[in-house]
Amino acid sequence: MSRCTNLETLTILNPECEVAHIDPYTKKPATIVSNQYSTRFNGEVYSGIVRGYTGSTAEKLAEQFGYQFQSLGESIPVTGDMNGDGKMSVADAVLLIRFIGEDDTLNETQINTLLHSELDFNKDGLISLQDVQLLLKLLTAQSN
Ligand SMILES: [Ca+2]
Ligand SMILES: [Ca+2]
Repeated sequence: MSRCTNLETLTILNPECEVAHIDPYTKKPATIVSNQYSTRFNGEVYSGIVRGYTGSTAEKLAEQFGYQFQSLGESIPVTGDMNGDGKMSVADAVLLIRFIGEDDTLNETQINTLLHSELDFNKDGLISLQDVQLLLKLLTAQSN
């Protein structure tokens, strides 16, 4: 995101979102987001608001760069947690596959937990294998 002049708020939902602060080539703080060019700093700056969960990297980022921070609250929902153990793992992908495949060996607790999870990952209104693919993709990204 660079020089988006209408960008006023930046919401980072992933509490553990990694933000590269240092440009590996110039060894200077990399501009990850900006909405204007500052002649004073001879670079791009962001003057908007950063929104995120309390204690998240978004908050640290805002603090470090002096951005205005707006908290979304204390609770940090775990994306892709289908079995309610508080973390995203392959077990969640398996559970989602079983749910999509209408596996009738799933017990009531499992189904209830699933229904309270964010099953529609890609927000297309359907719970499908595309959501499983996205979950697996997130898992791969997480383990790297
Ligand atoms: Ca889980
Ligand atoms: Ca979907």
